[in-house]
Amino acid sequence: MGYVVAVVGATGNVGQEMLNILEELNFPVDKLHAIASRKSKGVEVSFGDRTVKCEVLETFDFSTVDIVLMSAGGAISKEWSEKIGKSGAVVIDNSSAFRMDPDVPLIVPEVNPDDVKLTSKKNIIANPNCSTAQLVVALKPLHDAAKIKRVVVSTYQSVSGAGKEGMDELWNQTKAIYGLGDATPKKFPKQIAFNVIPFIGSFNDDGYTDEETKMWKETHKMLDPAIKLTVTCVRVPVFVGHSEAVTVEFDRPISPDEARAILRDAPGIQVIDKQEADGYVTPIDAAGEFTVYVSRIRKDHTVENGLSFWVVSDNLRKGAALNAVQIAQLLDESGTIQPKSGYRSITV
Ligand code: 11C
Repeated sequence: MGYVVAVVGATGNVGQEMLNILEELNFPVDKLHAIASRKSKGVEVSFGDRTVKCEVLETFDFSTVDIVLMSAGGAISKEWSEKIGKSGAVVIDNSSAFRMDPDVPLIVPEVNPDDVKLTSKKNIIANPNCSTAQLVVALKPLHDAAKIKRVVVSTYQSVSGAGKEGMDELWNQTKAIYGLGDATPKKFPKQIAFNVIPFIGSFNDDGYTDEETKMWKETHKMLDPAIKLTVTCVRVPVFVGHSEAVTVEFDRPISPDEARAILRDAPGIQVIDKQEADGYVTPIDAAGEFTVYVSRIRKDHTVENGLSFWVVSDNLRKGAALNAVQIAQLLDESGTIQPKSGYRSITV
């Protein structure tokens, strides 16, 4: 017997990947509801080899649902997640709305799976920001081997992190620059085609952006509050796949070879690290994949126990939809939830 699963935000970039990944991972779904806004009522989305018609969030009855994968933005999540949680379904929320709530676990299954036991407090589990998810997958096994004191990260984030509108803007500006339309920035504050923008989200009073703040706060919550992080987040003209240049200072010497061996044994990671063209991973290589790739592992000669490396992953997958479905698997495998009794339909 499987679960009744609802995907809220089913027509969005992440919602569509959630549908794909539920199928790709053979998550036990007995009944799938695709939920969207009123304007998408009746729109068909693909779920495996079937199509499912979107139902409307405001009028949907969640009482028979076991798991809600929510990717409809922070405002919708703030309005709906607690209500849905109280109705008995577990909400796995991809927005930032509840990540810092002490009664809501923030989980990357490779990093802090035991926090799933906190689910019952609100029946909500938060999915981290995409740029944090791939970072902590790479940091966790290293931190277990040699305590991390400080991390310096610069991100190279794809436009799909800003949703379909971000992807459309890169596509349309690229064409416009060759004379086919209007290149005026709308979604991003500056031209993104053939450019990079050192700003994601909104500015805080201290000069950092909220995207940068999320990366250290979420790392503290999931991995270790003692790790110091300084972050610069940059939008780049790439459709899918976030990249990160990471420098880590440890409390003991750790060689590039030792780090490679640790990371090769770690869950969710593939080390591709040779000094040749196919010896490092780019976002195009990572798009559509589940893995967090680590390349360019080398000694940082400027500090006593430092390493620098390059981390790339599909931001719509490990950064969002894959992590959410892995959390659903964790709920199932840990026995934290079970299908609501009596539900035996196998229709979709
Ligand atoms: C981006 N990381 O690339 C952002 C998108 O807190 O879930 C996700 C924001 C979030 O624009």
